[in-house]
Amino acid sequence: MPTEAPAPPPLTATHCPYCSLQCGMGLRAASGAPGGLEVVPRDFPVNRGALCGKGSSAPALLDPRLRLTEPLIRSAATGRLEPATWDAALALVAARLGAVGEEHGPDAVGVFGGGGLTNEKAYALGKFARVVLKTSTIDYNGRFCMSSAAAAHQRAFGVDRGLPFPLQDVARTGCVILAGSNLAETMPPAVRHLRELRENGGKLIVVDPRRTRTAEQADLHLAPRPGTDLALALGLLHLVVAQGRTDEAFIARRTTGWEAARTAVMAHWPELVEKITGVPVPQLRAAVGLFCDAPDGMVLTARGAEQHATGTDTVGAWINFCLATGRAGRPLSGYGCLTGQGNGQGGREHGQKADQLPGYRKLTDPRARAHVAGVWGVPADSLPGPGPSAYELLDALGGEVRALLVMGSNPVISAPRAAHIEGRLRALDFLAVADVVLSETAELADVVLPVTQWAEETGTMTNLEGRVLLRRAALAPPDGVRGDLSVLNSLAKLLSCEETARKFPADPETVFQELRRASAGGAADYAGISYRRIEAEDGVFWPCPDEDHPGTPRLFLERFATDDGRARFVEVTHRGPEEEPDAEYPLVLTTGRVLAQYQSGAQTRRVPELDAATPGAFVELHPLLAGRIGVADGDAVTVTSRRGHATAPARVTAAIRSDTVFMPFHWPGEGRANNLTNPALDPVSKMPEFKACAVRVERAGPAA
Ligand SMILES: Nc1nc2c(c(=O)[nH]1)N[C@H]1C(S)=C(S)[C@@H](COP(=O)(O)OP(=O)(O)OC[C@H]3O[C@@H](n4cnc5c(=O)[nH]c(N)nc54)[C@H](O)[C@@H]3O)O[C@H]1N2
Ligand SMILES: Nc1nc2c(c(=O)[nH]1)N[C@H]1C(S)=C(S)[C@@H](COP(=O)(O)OP(=O)(O)OC[C@H]3O[C@@H](n4cnc5c(=O)[nH]c(N)nc54)[C@H](O)[C@@H]3O)O[C@H]1N2
Ligand code: SF4
Ligand SMILES: [Mo]
Repeated sequence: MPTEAPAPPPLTATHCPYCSLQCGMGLRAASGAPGGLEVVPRDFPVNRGALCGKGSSAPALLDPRLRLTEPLIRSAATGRLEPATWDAALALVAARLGAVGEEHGPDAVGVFGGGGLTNEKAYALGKFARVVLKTSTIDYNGRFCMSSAAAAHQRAFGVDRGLPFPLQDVARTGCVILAGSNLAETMPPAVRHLRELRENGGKLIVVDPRRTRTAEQADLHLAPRPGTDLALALGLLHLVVAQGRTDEAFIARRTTGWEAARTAVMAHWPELVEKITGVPVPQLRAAVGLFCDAPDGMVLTARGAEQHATGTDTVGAWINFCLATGRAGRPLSGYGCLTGQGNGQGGREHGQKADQLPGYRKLTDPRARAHVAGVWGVPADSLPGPGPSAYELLDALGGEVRALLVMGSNPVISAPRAAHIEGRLRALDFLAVADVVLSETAELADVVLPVTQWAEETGTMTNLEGRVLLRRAALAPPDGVRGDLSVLNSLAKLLSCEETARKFPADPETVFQELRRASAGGAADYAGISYRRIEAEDGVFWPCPDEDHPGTPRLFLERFATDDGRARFVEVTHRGPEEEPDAEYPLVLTTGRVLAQYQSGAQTRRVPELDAATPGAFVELHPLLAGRIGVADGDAVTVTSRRGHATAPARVTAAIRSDTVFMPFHWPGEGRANNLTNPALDPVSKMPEFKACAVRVERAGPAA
């Protein structure tokens, strides 16, 4: 008789811990595999089974040897972080946060969150700040990410959702302009949608000062000087107008404000735009031709176009371009932002942002305050007002802000002008960090709280499409770690009382049920979304106001989310980056990412195969520049800006403009790119200018 094969271990359908694509994957217990889990491909619409190396190696970091498994307290005797019990660590955090609040007022206690936190955590963290700490001082790393696109979305469309359509739509449109995205390295499985676009006859235009792996796939690559996308977008719209290719019927029926926007565009004639951007006029004309000849089209921006002190206006100009050509509010057309972090979208909807309450409500709106206070069971007038933005908050550490709780960010590496911010963190009276690893920020803490990770806990994430997803726990956490929700529950009890602690349940589904009620009626309405539905439907797109509502994969097809239902043109004109090159600092530095490392690198630098793939920082520079300064490939070079310097090996490549150098920002120490970056802020979004500052580059070491 044939014997039955033993049943395979159960498969948990879940999602990657890293970027906003939130690729679907399956996890199965496998003894001997890194982290004890095998990653199995799973058919999910954004990635259709494909994963990048970060996703496929993600279980490695579950290994207790690579992460924190006990709380740490800085010893008064040795000055070092020493192992401690959870009771002692939590008691100390509560006592110090409480004492600073008593002595200096509630706003002296700050909270810094992250766009990698689940919706449940982001919601609980925002509520904890307002209800328990009663502080207005809360913001998060998403401010450094897509805040300019978010602000421009709100301004033009009345709502902010990264993509107003599912990612698969990209493959069926006629032309895509990808401005400042290197998705072949930052969201590799998404490349298949671009490949299909081109197989279907659609065109791809990539705007990037570097000829990236993404740009290599384009029909047309425009390589502007960093920080000049605003002029570029206005220049393209100028040509659209000059060639009579505006969609007047669409403009009349679906928009307001065109006259003023059109007048502003007229000053941006092609030759001037060539002079500002360095993009030759024939290429500008070619781009307009490709875009307008196609029956439909999309503009997608990412951090290259957005991380500037002009980011909000730059995105506004791209939106104007879409509206004027009628490429918005119709199937297979529109503007979208490729949100970055795993929960970059959900993380900005549920209240860890300085000015915000859950459901993407405004903290200054009396009706929003009354609604959310009702759900929270507190008086509306007890809720603090809006607080400082991320960089302003970090810059105030050791001054007005004397104690900080960090959950889900590593600003020592990722904040602009990082050496200064590191100094501000050191100047605090008290720093507590909840993290899975001893990040560079955790290394500065007075107390470190070791928390559970993605595969050990359940929670929802909202990906770049506005699709709410469920991550299910696939294995038990190691001894010694606790969930972020449990940490907040304990702190609520210690800082307040048992009754307050009940408002902070550690069970994620209970938190989600409350989040649904808190978001009901808001722009990002999750009221109709449940764990059960998410699992049955491959995710649910918000807004989804009730359980019978199908969710909203495509926004704006009938109306925009403004009061009158029309999209608003914005009147924008070109401004350059805050710092222009000069005799002392003749080059432009831009920064970004490599395939194998994620963000501050706190997680991926600890995964052996990723660390081996790209072990350290480098400086990309053009052969002409290298020749001029006498540098060969691999030589150490020092990059200096008005804020500091960084040293790393040169990578000499013709794939970058000769007036520009590029550094990825994933590493600490000498190669920390953020030693150099300019914290000039966008006036609307408060986004720092990560993508353009003036520098000089020299051979490192003693002069020959
Ligand atoms: N491998 C990897 N993937 C990631 C991440 C990661 O850290 N590593 N992080 C995730 C997150 S949070 C984010 S936000 C996304 C970011 O995803 P992307 O925005 O794709 O990443 P970046 O490398 O920051 O920037 C993209 C490109 O912008 C270009 N650029 C620089 N300056 C300018 C400019 O002035 N104009 C234009 N048009 N382009 C410019 C750079 O040359 C770079 O190729 O990636 C997500 N995915
Ligand atoms: N120069 C330059 N600087 C940049 C950028 C750039 O392009 N150029 N990009 C900016 C952008 S877009 C971003 S998004 C930021 C990101 O910058 P960071 O906020 O520093 O990003 P991460 O490295 O993802 O930090 C997340 C931290 O939280 C931990 N963590 C992960 N999951 C959890 C969890 O569930 N709970 C808790 N408590 N901790 C967790 C991780 O181990 C890690 O230490 O960097 C910004 N900085
Ligand atoms: S593309 Fe993003 S979500 Fe997909 S596997 Fe890679 S890091 Fe994970
Ligand atoms: Mo990001």
